[in-house]
Amino acid sequence: MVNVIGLGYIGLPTALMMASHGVEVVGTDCNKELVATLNAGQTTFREDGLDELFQGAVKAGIKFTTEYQMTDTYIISVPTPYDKFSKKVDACYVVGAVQDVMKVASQRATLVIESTVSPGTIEKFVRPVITGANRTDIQLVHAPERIIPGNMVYELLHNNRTIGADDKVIGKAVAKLYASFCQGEIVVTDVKTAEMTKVVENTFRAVNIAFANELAKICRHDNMDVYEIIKICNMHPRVNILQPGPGVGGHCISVDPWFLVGDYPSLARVIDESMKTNDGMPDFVLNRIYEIMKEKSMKNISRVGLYGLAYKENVDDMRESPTLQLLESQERHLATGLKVYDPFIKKDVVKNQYHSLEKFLDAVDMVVIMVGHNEIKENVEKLKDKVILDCHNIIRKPNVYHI
Ligand code: SAJ
Repeated sequence: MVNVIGLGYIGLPTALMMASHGVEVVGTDCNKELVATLNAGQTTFREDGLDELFQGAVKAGIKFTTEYQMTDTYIISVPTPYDKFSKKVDACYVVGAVQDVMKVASQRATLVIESTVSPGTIEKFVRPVITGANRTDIQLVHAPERIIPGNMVYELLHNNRTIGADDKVIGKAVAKLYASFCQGEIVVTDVKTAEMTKVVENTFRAVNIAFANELAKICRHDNMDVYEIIKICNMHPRVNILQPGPGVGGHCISVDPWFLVGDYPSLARVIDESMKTNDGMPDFVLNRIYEIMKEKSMKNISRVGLYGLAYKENVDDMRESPTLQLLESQERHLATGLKVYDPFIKKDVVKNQYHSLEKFLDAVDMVVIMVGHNEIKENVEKLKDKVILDCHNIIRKPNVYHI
């Protein structure tokens, strides 16, 4: 039986996928409310195909509990935030989960860490817990996840995976467990290599997004069309530039690269600058709003509305969202009043939040497209009387502003 610890954005789909493919699974989470919701037959976030996967897993017998199980295989998928001052990974949740597992794990149990950690974290923080508990029989494995929110179910089935293990035989056994559902190639390597590959993949994307954001700033400065330029450049066989945007959110691309800056401050220079560039984008958008208001002789910021609160299109995840960053920045400057709307965010989370597109549009003269949800793409017509700042290049019309 596999005990999946942590039933969030990664742990839940992984547990459901295994259960749906014939593996006996118990999911454990310390959040009682979350476990109660799952036991009541509901998923805890929105993702294409997740509800169907959930139904299949329930039929196959998956269980959800707050208790750690006595078994031979654990998958730990708890959050790994970074310390905002040192930039280093904060392994407290992983360490806490491993401590609890040590109390119940069977002899020679396999402990798979799925959470993203910086290279050396498992050696530095996890192994001492195991040796400290006199459990050197435990087999340590790192199996970082690569699925992208918005396409999780497909990617869980099809992505290639990396398994890092002390012992190749154990690594191959864990690869076989994941192969119960994963149709991609599964590479077995050592723990530190697996840790590094995961962080490097997200860093690669962060640096490339920063490059696109920097191009947007250069082009804005001299009134060039960054989207046209990127489009033409990408016709070159060896150029593939990403898209500029209002900032980088989510719990991965905006977090993981900081681990390398924290651990290698004098070496990770490009990464450090890239992260600062991305983190500066919400402020850049705020300045654009003020510039456009001036140009349009708009005086009242409360007639400006931000479309989108999620960190990216068609998801309901707001972690590190550029819109939240922009609102925080506005509050720091003691200016408030921006209106906000997101079709995926049903609860009230910020001031001046709307829950209907029509009411939101009635309340504003200027719309800032912070997130390119399908809803806004399908309702562009409804913006025809508004001043528009489109941060995602959805509307290509001469009177529409871009970043
Ligand atoms: N973004 C841009 N421009 C782009 C692409 C993205 O500004 O051209 C922004 C998005 O709007 C968003 C942020 O970047 O705010 C991150 O979104 P994303 O879609 O690039 O990635 P995530 O964070 O949803 O998922 C990433 C993925 N990593 C890579 O593609 C290397 C995913 O495969 C990982 O599993 C996930 O991080 C994770 O959990 O680590």
